[in-house]
Amino acid sequence: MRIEMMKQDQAVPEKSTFIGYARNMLCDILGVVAMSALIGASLGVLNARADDQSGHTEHDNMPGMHDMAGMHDMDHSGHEHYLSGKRAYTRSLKSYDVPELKLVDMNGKQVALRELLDDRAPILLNFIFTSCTTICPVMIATFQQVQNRLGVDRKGARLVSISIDPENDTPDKLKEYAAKYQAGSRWTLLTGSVEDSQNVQRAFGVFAGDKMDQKPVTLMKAKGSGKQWVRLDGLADAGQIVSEYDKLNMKK
Ligand SMILES: [Cu+2]
Repeated sequence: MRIEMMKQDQAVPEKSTFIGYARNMLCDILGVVAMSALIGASLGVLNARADDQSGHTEHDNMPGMHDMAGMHDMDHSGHEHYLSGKRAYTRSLKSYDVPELKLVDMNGKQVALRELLDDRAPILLNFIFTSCTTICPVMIATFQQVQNRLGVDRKGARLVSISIDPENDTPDKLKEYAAKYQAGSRWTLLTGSVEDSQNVQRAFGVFAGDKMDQKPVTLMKAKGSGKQWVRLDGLADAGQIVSEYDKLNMKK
């Protein structure tokens, strides 16, 4: 079966239960579909169908994916959106208290999170882990595009990516990852203790318990907006993130 073939060339974490297996497979499929959508978007093919972009994601995979989603309790109401060329996301306004704790950046330097995310600059924030083969590569590549589109002078945006797998994501690994995605001086990747990482995830309402259950979220706030954040649930693409960013920062 095609799904089996897809699995072989992807690193899949060990899971002993069928549910875990199905979940991993679903994530793999989502990753490939999302990646196809990303490739389509970056080529400017806004209406690209997933099945045009890669041999891996022919349309007849899709019923299987939905069947699998039905086997466990994962909410798959948003998945339909990933299949269309233009990505869909849900925008909401949230108030978050940044916890007072220190994380460690990719140079091994301690960083007070509340200070980093304070009101001096507009912030774009996401949560990732470097060994992820599904949504994180898409989110990071998207952040890279956002970084390049914003440049350094677009209201001095600061990009922050926080690891949800701090046990594996050492500062060195983050440094490698940052180099791979050409993170510039305005983009900070952070790790820390498991407890601190989880506290930050909880504070921003993205803690899923298991990194394999991670959902794609992009957070942003304008300069001087205090605790007020804009939250984008879903895999918003770079163009969408930049336009949300501009909307937000034009008002200030
Ligand atoms: Cu991920």
